[in-house]
Amino acid sequence: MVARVRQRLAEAVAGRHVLAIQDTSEINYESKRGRKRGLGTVGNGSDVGLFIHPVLAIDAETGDCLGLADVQVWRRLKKKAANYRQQPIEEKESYRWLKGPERAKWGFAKAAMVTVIDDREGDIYEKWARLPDRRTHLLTRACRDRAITGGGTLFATMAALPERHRFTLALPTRPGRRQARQALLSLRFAKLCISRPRPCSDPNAPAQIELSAVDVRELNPPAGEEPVHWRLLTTHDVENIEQALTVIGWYRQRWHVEQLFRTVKRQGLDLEESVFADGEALEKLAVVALIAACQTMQLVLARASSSHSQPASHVFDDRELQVLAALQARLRGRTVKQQNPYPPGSLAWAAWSIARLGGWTGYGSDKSTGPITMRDGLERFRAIVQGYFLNEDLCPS
Ligand SMILES: [Mn+2]
Repeated sequence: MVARVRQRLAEAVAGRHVLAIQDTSEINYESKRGRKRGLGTVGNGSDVGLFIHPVLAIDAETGDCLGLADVQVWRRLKKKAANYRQQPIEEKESYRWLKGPERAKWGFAKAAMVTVIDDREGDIYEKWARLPDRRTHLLTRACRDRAITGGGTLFATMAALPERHRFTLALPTRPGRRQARQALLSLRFAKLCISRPRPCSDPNAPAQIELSAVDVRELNPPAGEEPVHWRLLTTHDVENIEQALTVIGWYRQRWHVEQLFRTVKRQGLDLEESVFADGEALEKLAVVALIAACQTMQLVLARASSSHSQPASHVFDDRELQVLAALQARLRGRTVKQQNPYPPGSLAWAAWSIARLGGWTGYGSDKSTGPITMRDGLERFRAIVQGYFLNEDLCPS
């Protein structure tokens, strides 16, 4: 299953600039603790569960979701060693931030360019040292107030840069954390060199690495709201305002991986409600659920997209497309409004069909083409595909 997904992605990324967005999330089984065995502890140190760490591929120009490039799943079975800081990065859990994109690289062989994007946890010196290559760039939110070459520290240096531009950005609501608002932001950027930190476990890492720093700070946030402040570091050149705004736009695509986590949990696949008991089985299920959640998300996005340029082959293989085409006559409703309006073979065309299988009426006024409908539609579609080919086995033409 993973191999098929990888194969499809390798074709989908051809010639594109791909944003490889990675993040970690915990799958918490504490409420079902009594019925589970072989799980590890999660973030709070006492609940049982496991961790997932996907790398998601997004087209930098169109925002299309191209698929999953890598998945790591693990259980935290031991406590941090006393000498944790001295351990080589390969021994640490944080190695996942290097391993994911490194493993994803072969799948990106045909991409024109790759930008690996992560949040503060991904700000690791060994990653800056090892991952970039001719085609691979990094873009991370700075976590550590590092020493920079020539004296001084990163945060103070960024804050002291001259303001280059002001712009407004529509910030979406974050349930429980902030209301949607128009934010006025101040932009600063410069090239600088970060120095190898003393605890760096890799003696072969260069003594300094040149990066572009982009500082985005909200002016006049509403009373009681925390101002937006992003300190971004990237291997991309940022020499003018336009380049800085482009980098910020790429960083904001990180919402896709948050959406993937929502889809794998409560807003879709309900992974935390699984009745499987065994830790190893739950790990395997997490991989399958991530793949299904990604496909679900691709379909939801394709319905919402305005371009409809993404082909259905980014999600479905030839056999599945054959079945989708054969299903069209049955999915069509009686009224003009219930016809599939999209070009056959486009992902929007496939998403229209899967939503119909998931119980959507086909009317624009019926807005129920979200993750739950797509999940139900996909499940039904897989069963139909199996039946279709079973029939072919039984009655060869
Ligand atoms: Mn994170």
